[in-house]
Amino acid sequence: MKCSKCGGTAVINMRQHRLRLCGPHFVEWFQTMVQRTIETYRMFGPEDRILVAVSGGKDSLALWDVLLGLGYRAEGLYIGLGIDEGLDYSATSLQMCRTFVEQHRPEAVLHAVDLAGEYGRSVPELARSSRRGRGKPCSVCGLVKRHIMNRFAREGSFAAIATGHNLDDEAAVLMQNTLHWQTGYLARQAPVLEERAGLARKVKPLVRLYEREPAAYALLRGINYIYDECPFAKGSTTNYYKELLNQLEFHSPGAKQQFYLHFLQARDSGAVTFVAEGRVELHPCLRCGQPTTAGDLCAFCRLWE
Ligand code: Q46
Ligand code: ZN
Ligand code: ZN
Repeated sequence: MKCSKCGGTAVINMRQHRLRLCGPHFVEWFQTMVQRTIETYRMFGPEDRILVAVSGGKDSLALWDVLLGLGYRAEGLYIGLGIDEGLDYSATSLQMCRTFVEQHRPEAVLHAVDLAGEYGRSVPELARSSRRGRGKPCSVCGLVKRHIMNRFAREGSFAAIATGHNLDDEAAVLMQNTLHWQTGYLARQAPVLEERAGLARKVKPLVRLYEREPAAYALLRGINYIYDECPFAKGSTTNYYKELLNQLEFHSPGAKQQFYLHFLQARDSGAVTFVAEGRVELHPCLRCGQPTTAGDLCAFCRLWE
């Protein structure tokens, strides 16, 4: 298999782009793809301070590395969720972030927030103690991460929060939303979520890359990341939809990409319209001041009741 650019030995074959690349050309291509995505969706500019949500996984570390390499002012935020489950999951993932900084980007700033240390309970403990979490740590976990990221981004005056969501993540969510005709979600799902009423701007610069590409990038750049998935991710609906989409992709290269990117084009050009349910007003939570649609306290503050 030969590199489409230099004729050297290719290390990756991206059938959806009809492109085979050697290591150096793939790294270059990956960086260009991220830069183009940032520009196409007007995510942020060269002077903006960006908060990258890092988990120790391939996507977020690849994203952070690329942004720093492209010269962006990107700081990392790691949230210690206290997930152990016999695997030392959270401790290992924090270590991966620290090792990344030491070995690859010693000038980079890594912020770490420890949920149990700062707020008193870990995600598994919260899932056991709160009604919301009953048996489903992911629901509590998502809420906690959104709250802390938002707080940190607002307090630190960051221009945006960047997350490592890739095309496979977004296509799986899109499939789920489409199969359930969740028009409200279909109206909102986007590579950029604009800032509004106390909610920081959110961007997803890896949204045009297949899941295997950040993994290949990390490997080629010698970035170590946590290979294990979070123990609570096993059997998740998202993983099920990802498998379905990969079967489709196997028989029809480019299917995942078309499904997601054509959806964005069709919606954003007005060819199809999804009407979001009446826009719910946001008001500040009485305890933490973050925006909420609920009563006096936001869902995060109610977790600790
Ligand atoms: S970290 Fe948290 Fe995920 Fe683990 S508990 Fe679920 S949501 S699976 S991205
Ligand atoms: Zn090459
Ligand atoms: Zn609150």
